[in-house]
Amino acid sequence: MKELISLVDEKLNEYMPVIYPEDIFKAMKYTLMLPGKRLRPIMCLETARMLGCDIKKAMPTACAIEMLHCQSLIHDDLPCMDNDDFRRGKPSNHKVFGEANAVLAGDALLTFAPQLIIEKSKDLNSETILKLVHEFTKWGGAYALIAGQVVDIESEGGKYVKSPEETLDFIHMNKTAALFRLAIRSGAIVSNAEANVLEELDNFASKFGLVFQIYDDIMDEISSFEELGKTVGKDKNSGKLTYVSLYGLQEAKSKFHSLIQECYDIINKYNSKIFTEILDKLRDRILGV
Ligand code: GRG
Repeated sequence: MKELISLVDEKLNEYMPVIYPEDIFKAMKYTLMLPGKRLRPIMCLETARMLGCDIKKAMPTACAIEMLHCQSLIHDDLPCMDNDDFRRGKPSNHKVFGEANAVLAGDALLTFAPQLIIEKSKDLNSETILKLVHEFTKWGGAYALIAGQVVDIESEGGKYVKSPEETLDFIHMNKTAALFRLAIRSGAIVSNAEANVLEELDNFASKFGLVFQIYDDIMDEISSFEELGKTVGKDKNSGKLTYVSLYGLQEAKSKFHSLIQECYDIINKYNSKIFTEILDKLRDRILGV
């Protein structure tokens, strides 16, 4: 896992040279190069590896997905959204570069990412590249990631069109699971996976996305700034709809445990040390809470 993280870090740095006007590239690279967990690129690469593909082929897409994720973090932290002063243990992008540059840095990451897939995926044919860019725009756009964020914002203060349970599922399937689905589906597409394998791994990614969000909600309640690198207890204070606020801590935990077991049941068939390590880390942190 550590080696994969270093490899991704190295590639992210290499793919984005800082040129004139430096301010925008510095702002883009600031959040991008802070120590994130790199879960999405790692899951993309590991999916490719376990399906018998050279991970080099998936590297531009894996890095592009991390850029999209970073864009969403930069914009999420803005005063007009979640208004958070810290991210990945450091001041948020807009705190360092100002709001205008943070908005632009997010926009620039979002547009640079598909450019990277197209320009750097030299080992892939154009049909595969087209599929990857299609997946990228689909999961990153208004039918997934942005939809999740919009409903998340709307739901603050109890404004629901659907029931709270349905609203919560919608938010997390779109705001969180969408990028895990993008990562794993992309790894499978690069590997020319059979349709049934793609479907099974996509199902794993959806479940993982929910598990991860329940984990995130629980951590917001029980963890510290030092561990998370961002402000804790914000969800509660802003009246956000979360697994913990809707179901309570114990019920959120029991949902977490049953869903993570379903994740193990699927991924165990693929014999992946990396996926097992990721699941173990989440499970062990919540155990005993
Ligand atoms: C795509 C134009 C466009 C806009 C994006 C702002 C926004 C719309 C969406 C916000 C999505 C968001 C912040 C979801 C939270 C998901 C989540 C649990 C993030 C934390 O992920 P980690 O823990 O973070 O993997 P690190 O820092 O480790 O990478």
